[in-house]
Amino acid sequence: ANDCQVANIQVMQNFDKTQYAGVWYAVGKKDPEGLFLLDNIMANFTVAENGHMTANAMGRVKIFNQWDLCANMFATFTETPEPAKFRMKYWGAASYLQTGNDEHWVIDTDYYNYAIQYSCRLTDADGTCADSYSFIFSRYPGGLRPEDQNVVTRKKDEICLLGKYRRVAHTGFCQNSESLNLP
Ligand code: AZE
Repeated sequence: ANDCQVANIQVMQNFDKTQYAGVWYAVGKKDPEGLFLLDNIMANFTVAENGHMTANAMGRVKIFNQWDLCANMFATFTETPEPAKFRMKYWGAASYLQTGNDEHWVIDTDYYNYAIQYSCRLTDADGTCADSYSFIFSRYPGGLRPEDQNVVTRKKDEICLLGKYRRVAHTGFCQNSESLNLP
């Protein structure tokens, strides 16, 4: 049975960040509390020669309740004893964007098609997660291949987020971005 304890969540075994590098499109997401990326979310992970992983990410956000813009974000990753569990420090290209320090766990990936990312921001007193976000990443903006859907559904269930995801649209909003799009 699934006890939904954050400490018992299984992550990708023998995770290889070099193969994880490159562009991922978010095709599904489960939101945390508060402001979050809305849609047109993509991330580009890079592994430097010294092994350090960094990422650029983009996505549409609404700030001050009315400004619709493409957030240009950066992140650096700190490794932990578990290769698929990182700490992610992130910030925006502009000061009105979000900064933070989140967990970045890779739950599962085949490196070529799909990846499931998970972050618990707040663990409850009972050991379950009180505030989490998660992305379903695909190497293709159009979505997952049908043959990857079953494993992704199984993993969503394992991390206790089945039924909590929403599809992430890719409309080209961030295509020629750092642009501010006024209402
Ligand atoms: C992630 C991929 C790796 C790099 C980064 C990611 C997360 C970014 C955010 C950004 C939020 C911005 C907001 C701005 C107003 C996991 C997609 C940086 C959570 C809410």
